[in-house]
Amino acid sequence: MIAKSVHPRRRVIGWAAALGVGAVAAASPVAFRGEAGPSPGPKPGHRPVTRVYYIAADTVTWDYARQCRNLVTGKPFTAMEERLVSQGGNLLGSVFEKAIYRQYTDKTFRKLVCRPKHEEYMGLLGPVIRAEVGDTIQVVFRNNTPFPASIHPHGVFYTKENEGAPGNNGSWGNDRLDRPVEPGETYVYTWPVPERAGPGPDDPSSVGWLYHDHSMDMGVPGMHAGMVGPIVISRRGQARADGSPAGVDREVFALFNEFDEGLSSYRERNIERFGDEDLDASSEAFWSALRKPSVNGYMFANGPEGTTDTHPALTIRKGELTRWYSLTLGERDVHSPHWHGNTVAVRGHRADVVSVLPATVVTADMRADDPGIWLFHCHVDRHMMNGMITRYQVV
Ligand SMILES: [Cu+2]
Repeated sequence: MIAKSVHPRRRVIGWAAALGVGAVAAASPVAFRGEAGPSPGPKPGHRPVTRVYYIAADTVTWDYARQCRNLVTGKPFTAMEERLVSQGGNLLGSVFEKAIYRQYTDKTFRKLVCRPKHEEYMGLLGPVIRAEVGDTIQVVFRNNTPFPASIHPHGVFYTKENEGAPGNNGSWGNDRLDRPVEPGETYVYTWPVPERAGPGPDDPSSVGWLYHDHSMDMGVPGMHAGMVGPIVISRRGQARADGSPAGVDREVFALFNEFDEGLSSYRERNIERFGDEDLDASSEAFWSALRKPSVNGYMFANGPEGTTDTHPALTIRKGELTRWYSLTLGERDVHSPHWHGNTVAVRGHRADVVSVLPATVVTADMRADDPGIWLFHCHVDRHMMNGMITRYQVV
């Protein structure tokens, strides 16, 4: 059974370690039935499980433009683009300290779960947290950053102490159920996955949600620092053993987000580390260049190591069912991801552009029929021109 920790409201790491991945949950979920759409009913014999994730918020040195050139044009950056990526004078450049969520193998948080080559395009996105309706998600969260941090999930069920967000609920001091996780601390979040966290009648077999830092009431420093990741919930009876939706050949995650390094919790550290001595922080140019419109933290189709003019970070296969999850955090803008070359279906409607509002996830299915290297970019002019543009390849 589950052992209680010293502090009744702050469960320690042994709590989750005792459970282990795949532990059978006690709850008996309501079975999916009778919903419209192409989906069959629940698989007989599906047994809900508790899925445990070991996730840390880690400080990393992130480069928005690792290839140091515009891979869309195949040319060096223009003067206008240079303003956003080069360093010197009043510009900090393309490299920043950020905080991202990373997955570890166990409670010791010594060994990272290696992201396979074909998922490296995900950049600074946190690991995909997966479950099937009826399961329970547990996240053992270690805050390795120098600032308070949390994980706030969307969609799933949580009590106040598992919300990962503060709020004026009358509690205070050490009794607060909702204080953030302090630097060096570990905390266990438990999120049951009821029917309403899964796909609705018109959704495909899985639905995407966000998780992100919400350590302040309404502040955004942690989100601009980079703490964000996706949750995917598959319909009951339609998931593989790892929780991913059966029948979907490939899932792709694209975070269209303008990170504002001027609002990041690492702002002062970055000014200290990357700024010139005579930097003028009162200039408008300084602040505007700190806004980084990007896809998965990459600008101008840059990507992980190995990305080149003729080799985009992301490759999918013709004829396969590719499920795209387009997401953004809450900030001032809306985004309109546009796929060149192929179209998608969103809840039964055809499109090649989707609308992504702050803190939403749009799930779109593509069966690519047109091979080649294609643009995938936000259609809001300012975002596209300033770096929110990438490519995908269909082979
Ligand atoms: Cu945009």
